[in-house]
Amino acid sequence: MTVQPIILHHYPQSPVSEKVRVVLGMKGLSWKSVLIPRIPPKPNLMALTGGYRLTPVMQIGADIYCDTLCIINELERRFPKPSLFGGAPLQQGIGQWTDGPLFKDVVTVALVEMSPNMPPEFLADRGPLYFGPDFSLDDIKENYARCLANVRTQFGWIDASLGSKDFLSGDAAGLNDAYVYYLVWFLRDRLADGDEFLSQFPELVAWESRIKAIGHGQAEDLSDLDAIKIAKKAEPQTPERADADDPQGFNVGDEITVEPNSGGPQVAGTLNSLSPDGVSILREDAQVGRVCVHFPRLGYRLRNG
Ligand SMILES: N[C@@H](CCC(=O)N[C@@H](CS)C(=O)NCC(=O)O)C(=O)O
Repeated sequence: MTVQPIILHHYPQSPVSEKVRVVLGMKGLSWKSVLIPRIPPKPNLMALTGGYRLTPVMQIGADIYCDTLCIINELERRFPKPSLFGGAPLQQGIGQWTDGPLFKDVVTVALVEMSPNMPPEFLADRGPLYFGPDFSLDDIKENYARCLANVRTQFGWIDASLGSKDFLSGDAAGLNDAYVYYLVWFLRDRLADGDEFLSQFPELVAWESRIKAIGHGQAEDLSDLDAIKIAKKAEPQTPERADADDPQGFNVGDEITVEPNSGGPQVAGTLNSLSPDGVSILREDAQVGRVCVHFPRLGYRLRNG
């Protein structure tokens, strides 16, 4: 059987992708890098995902993984060594904090900082995506100082948690480090006085260099069209899995749609596997053939299609 490469669809400036690139580095993996547009349209990505538009997306053959929660769980399942999940499962809660309230504070600061040089179409896309349909730049400008103060409080927690430890996850880098690092990376890059702001957190800055030194594994470029050819030639490898205790009563074979809670195009397909952590659906597409698209359960809405 062909060994399918890990393919990451992403763009270099994407902080959420940096979370996955760092995980690929921590696991020492080789992977293919497909660069996608920063704003829609993204037709060659959507052909694979069925409409999911966020970044990054991971592809392994004809299995397509949406959202970093799902991507990182799958990387850990397929490549368990070194494990990044050494701690208690509750460390997933760290990701809910960093992707939730901390992300919101950081993205507010970042968008305001970037706004003088931001192309209008980028702001028109990202504003409503992160702040809802009533987004206005003036509103987030008003929140800038409060959000920066929030970041200072929360980065202070990280700094104090590191103390004399090398990594948030203990002796070796792990999930907690990936969950937190990408936002430090994001802020350092987007904040005009990033170096000065971060210098308040000496342990965090030393840790940041340690994570950076781990790198991203070995990446090789791949075109989006070649990624599509790989999907078309492959068959999904995900077995059917039912969940008799599913609180929403979904069953394998149901026609359903899946979409992020935050909104976004619904992806339609036939339910293939379900668990408390994830859902996958099968779909057919003329360009990519039969693919299995995977999502986390948390943060996504399932409906009968
Ligand atoms: N919950 C998602 C969030 C992904 C996300 O918001 N990614 C940003 C990029 S850093 C995005 O999709 N921006 C819009 C885009 O790339 O079109 C995940 O963890 O993967």
